[in-house]
Amino acid sequence: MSVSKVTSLGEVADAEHSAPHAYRAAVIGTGFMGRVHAHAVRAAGGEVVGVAGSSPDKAERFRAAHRAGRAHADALELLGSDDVDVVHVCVPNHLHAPLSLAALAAGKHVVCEKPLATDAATAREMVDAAREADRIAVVPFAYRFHPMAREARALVAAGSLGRLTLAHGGYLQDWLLRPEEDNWRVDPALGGPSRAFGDIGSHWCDMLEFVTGDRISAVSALTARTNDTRAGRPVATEDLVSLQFATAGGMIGNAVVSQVSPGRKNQLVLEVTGTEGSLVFDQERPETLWAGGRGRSTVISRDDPALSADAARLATVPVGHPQGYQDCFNALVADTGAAIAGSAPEGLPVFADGLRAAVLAEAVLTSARERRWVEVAAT
Ligand code: SOE
Repeated sequence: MSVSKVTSLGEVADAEHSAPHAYRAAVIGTGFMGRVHAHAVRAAGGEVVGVAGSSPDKAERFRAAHRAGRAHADALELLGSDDVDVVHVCVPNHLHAPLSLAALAAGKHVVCEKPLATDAATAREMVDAAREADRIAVVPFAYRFHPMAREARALVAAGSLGRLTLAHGGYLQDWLLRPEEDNWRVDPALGGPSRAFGDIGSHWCDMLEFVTGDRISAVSALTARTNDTRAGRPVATEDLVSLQFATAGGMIGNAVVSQVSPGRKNQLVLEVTGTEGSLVFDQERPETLWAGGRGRSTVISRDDPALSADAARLATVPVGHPQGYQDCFNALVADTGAAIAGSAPEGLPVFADGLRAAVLAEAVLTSARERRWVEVAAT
């Protein structure tokens, strides 16, 4: 008996007789994110038609190691190929706009790594180009795809926390702790003028606004760096951010962002407080969600029978088999495929969310530079 099913790419296929039509992806970039995207494309039932990198040799090594169809020395040649539907841009930040705009001009859908662009004006241009090309254009704020991040959002939307009053938390790492540790993100010409906030503070703010449905309306920020040089070169971008904010919906809050906190690896933590309840989402412990109440507090697991439908759909393996980072990307690509196939999956992060992050990054840098509160448009 054939069993039809809606595949992860939004195509209906007969489970016994045919695979879904391919999600034919080009991956541009052969580093860690290129590997994550390539795996997510295949996990979602698609194929990596080709790969391009910073050198022909890197592209060929990636092709061989990650089962890509072919290696291209020229990214523009690959993204313009007739057998490519979606271009995954996984290169340093300064190349996001030219490659995404070229892909959109070639009629391709785009998944472009965050930050979408190194400034808000360019991000806005990318949003406009995607709309004019009528293409699906996604930016991987992938932590939205942890099931318990969705459950947090559903609890807020259901009014379980009451009126939201406070949000706080932060995003802490230590991979740039030492002065000799350097990376293209440190160079504003490649990474953009904001590093710690642009790179990971953007994730925290996206999670805040995604979970609460609220919008930051004003920021007061301080930035700092622990090393004035890295690998012998002067550093112009921040290691640390301390951020206060107010929201359009009446919350106040703060967040700290660091890439130099010893022992903190990838700790994104959001706590939301309301008049009836609280919640804590910890990205390093994503299998559960703490739900606080005056009389009783609980830890919700992703196999809870009362879990929201949007959270449950992302729980793909039984509890006790932890889901993680790659699962988030797999779900993001699956939902991108569903969007391309014409359905509108809940919570897909699109270029407008990338523009939002760029607007917030500029407000944070302005506030820190001028030592004042900066109003932020709702975008
Ligand atoms: C480095 O800070 C990094 O890889 C970020 O670029 C990612 O967006 C984040 O998810 C993990 O850390």
